[in-house]
Amino acid sequence: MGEPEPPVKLISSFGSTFSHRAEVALRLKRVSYELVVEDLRNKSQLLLTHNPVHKKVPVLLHGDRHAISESLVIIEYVDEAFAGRPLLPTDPHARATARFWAHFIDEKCMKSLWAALWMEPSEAQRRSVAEAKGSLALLEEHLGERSFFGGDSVGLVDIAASVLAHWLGVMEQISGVTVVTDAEFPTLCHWARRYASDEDVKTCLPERGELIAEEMFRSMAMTTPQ
Ligand SMILES: N[C@@H](CCC(=O)N[C@@H](CS)C(=O)NCC(=O)O)C(=O)O
Repeated sequence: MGEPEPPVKLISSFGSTFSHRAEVALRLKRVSYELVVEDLRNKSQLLLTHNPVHKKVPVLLHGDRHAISESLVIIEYVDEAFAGRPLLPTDPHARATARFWAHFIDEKCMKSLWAALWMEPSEAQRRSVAEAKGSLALLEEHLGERSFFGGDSVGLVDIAASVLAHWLGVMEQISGVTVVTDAEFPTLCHWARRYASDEDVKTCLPERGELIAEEMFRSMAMTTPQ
C-alpha cells in the first residue's frame, strides 16, 4: 500500500470568481478536496495565516506544504502537482501563449470591465466600456473557430475567462450596464454557454439567484458610505 495522499483544502468564498477558478481546476483533475468557505467580511485566522500578503481567497493548502495563493498560480500548481488531464498545453510555446492570455484577461479585460460596470456614469466610465470591448474583441479573435481556448476541452484560459461565462451577466443585470451582447460578441457568447454547460464546470458554478443576492449586497456595500 502506498503513502496516503496529502489532504487538499481550498479556502474560498461564496460567489468568488477567483475561487471558482481554483475549484474548477481541482474538479477537472479529479482531485478530492475540502472546501472552506470564508466570510470575507470577517476573515478567519486560517485565511490570514495562509495568505498574509494579500489576505484574499482562493488559497490552496496541500498537505503541510506552504500555502499557494493567486488563482492563476493555483491552477498551474494543480496542473503540475496532480495526474489527470492537462490544463495547460505541453508545448512550451503554447504554454507561454496560454499564460499570456490568462494574464491578459486579468490585466486588460477584468480591470476595464469592473470600471465599466461599477463607476458612476461619466466620461471615464464610457472610456472603460470602450476599453473593455476592445480587449474582449481581441480575446474573441484569439478564440477564433475553437470550441474552447484550450482546444476541444476546458483549459487555463477558459478557466481564467470564467467570469465572462457566468458572472458578467449577473453584474450587468445589477449595474444596468451592458457590455457584451450576442450581436457584438457572437463567438465569445457561444463559448460562454459552452463553458457554463461543461459537466465539471457546472458542479462548481454558484447558483444564479444566490449569486445575484450576493453581488447586490457587495455592490450596495461599495456605494454605501462606511
Ligand atoms: N488576484 C487574485 C484576486 C483574488 C481576489 O480578489 N479575491 C477576492 C474575492 S473574489 C477577495 O478575497 N477579496 C477580499 C479582499 O479584497 O479583502 C487571484 O487571482 O486570486
